[in-house]
Amino acid sequence: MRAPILGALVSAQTKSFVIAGQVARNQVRSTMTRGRLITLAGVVAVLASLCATPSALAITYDAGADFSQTTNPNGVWSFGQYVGGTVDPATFSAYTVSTANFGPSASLFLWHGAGLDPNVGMTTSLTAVNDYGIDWQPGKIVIGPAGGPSVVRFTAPATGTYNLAANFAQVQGAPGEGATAFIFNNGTLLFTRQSVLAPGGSYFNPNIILSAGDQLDFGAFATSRSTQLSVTIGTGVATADFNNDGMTNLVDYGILTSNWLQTVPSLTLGDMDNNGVVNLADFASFRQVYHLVNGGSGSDLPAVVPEPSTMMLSVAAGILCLLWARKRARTTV
Ligand SMILES: [Ca+2]
Ligand SMILES: [Ca+2]
Repeated sequence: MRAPILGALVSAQTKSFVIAGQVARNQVRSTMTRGRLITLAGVVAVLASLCATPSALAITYDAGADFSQTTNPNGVWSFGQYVGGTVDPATFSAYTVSTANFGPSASLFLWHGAGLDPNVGMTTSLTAVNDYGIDWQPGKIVIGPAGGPSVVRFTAPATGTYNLAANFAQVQGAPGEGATAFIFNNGTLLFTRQSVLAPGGSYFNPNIILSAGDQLDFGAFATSRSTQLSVTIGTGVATADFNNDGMTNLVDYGILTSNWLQTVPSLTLGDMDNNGVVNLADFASFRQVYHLVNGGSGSDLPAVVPEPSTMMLSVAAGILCLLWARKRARTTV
């Protein structure tokens, strides 16, 4: 009989909050027994553990945040190249050499092979720098594909369901000069696109099954122009919980629409595909996740996101209707 138990828990939790307030105000009343305190504390602890369990199990691997200047591979991430100049995941070889404090800014850290190119690197500066005509953003990996495909590889630590959000953006050269980005899953091509200037090209998959040891490769080739890579891989099915309340619902949808076409921190406030902009691709991804998490067809979600101008017209129309109704009411009394 779950309902009475839950009711009792809620009731007990309410009592505990009331008692906690009394403790703060009155410094523990003598009428309160130790046994009652322990019982209520236990109930609160059980409720807290029930709420914390799902998020505690989820792990998110972030290639930028996990980027290491000391080890390669570093956990699930490896930085390397396809040897021989062709796009062949079977030829992957991890970089063995690193160079620190490099470039005019003396802030670049590069993993590379015998030569400086190709490479995978990042600035250690806390602010953006522009070295060699490349836009180096703090915390963002830059793939240098001169001389052959350069790759960031994820090796699945365990068999299970994962979610994936990756974004490639050209950060060097004129529009159209960018390298061709790719994603392979165990040698099978998942995504390819010639990088465009930021916000670039994205790949989002809320529900991908991987076996332990499976390899996802994120790389770029074809030109020497550098490409920024943002990629996170989480365990479990993706969520779209922008307000961190443990649910993916219409409140989160409201957050997405309120940030429509805005620049936001990656993977927050409606950004689903790691490019830091909230747009139609995020709306499509949100619908996908909403269905996965809540089931059904998602018929309670609008089919399309209203354009900001449409929303403003709707608000204006509403105000006019209200004013007209008030005027009509006054004239008919
Ligand atoms: Ca939420
Ligand atoms: Ca986005």
